[in-house]
Amino acid sequence: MGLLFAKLMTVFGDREHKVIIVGLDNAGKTTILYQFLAKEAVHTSPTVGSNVEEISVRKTRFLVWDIGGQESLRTSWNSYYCDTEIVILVVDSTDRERLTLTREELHRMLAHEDLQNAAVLVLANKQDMKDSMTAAEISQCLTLSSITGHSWHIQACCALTGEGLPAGLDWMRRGLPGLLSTASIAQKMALRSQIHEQDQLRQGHFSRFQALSRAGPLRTPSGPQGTLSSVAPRNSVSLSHSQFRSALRALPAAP
Ligand SMILES: Nc1nc2c(ncn2[C@@H]2O[C@H](COP(=O)(O)OP(=O)(O)OP(=O)(O)O)[C@@H](O)[C@H]2O)c(=O)[nH]1
Ligand SMILES: [Mg+2]
Repeated sequence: MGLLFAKLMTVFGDREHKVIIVGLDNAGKTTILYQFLAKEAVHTSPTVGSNVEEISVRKTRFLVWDIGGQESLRTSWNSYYCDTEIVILVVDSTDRERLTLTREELHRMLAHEDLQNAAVLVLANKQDMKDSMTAAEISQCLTLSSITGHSWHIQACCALTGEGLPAGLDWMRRGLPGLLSTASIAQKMALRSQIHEQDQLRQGHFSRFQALSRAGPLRTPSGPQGTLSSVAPRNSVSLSHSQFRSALRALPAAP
């Protein structure tokens, strides 16, 4: 039971949540990462590769990857997708010409199988600039309302001052139980009943093992001395995190 509990904690307990920050070059991704971390604007240069930092929001820990947005780097974004729970898409709200390109990148990304359970936070950055588009305009251009298989939210912000970023982080934090519940309430219940069933089977097998042990050495039909695992139930549940995520992926998209 202790082992099962430990495995359950791996699935549902306190762990880091993987987040990736993507968006075209110059959108403000690295500035945002360090505002999240240090609450101040840092001097940045174009990111080649990625930066990664751990950010805690009221005891929720996020492992945040900021990925370079230059054209030559965008083809490698998908190498960061595995196990991502939240995608932060940063948009330069003054960059009208490239908003169509951002939309294409967003929808291509969401079609990737590794992101099927990821939630999307769009940060409409550079709101301090006079000619910036509003979050509503950006939402429309990105056709966010057409995204049905992912939980999403758009937040206006300014990475230089940090304005709007706490609200974005708060949405991420509050969205996490939702990520599990929208996609997997049924899965959790099935898991619990399987665990209960497994416990019962184990208890039954253990009693049988004790009875057999009292009767003499335990033997399998082929002869060698048996072990408790030789009579282990066939329908045992594996609760490794990656298998659980795969099971979630196999579920139909949340309504
Ligand atoms: N006015 C204004 N400038 C910003 C804001 N956020 C970032 N910048 C500036 O935009 C420029 C690019 O910011 P970065 O954070 O390096 O952009 P990036 O998205 O990481 O770019 P890549 O690493 O090339 O993909 C820098 O000069 C920032 O100071 C903002 O909210 N307002
Ligand atoms: Mg950068």
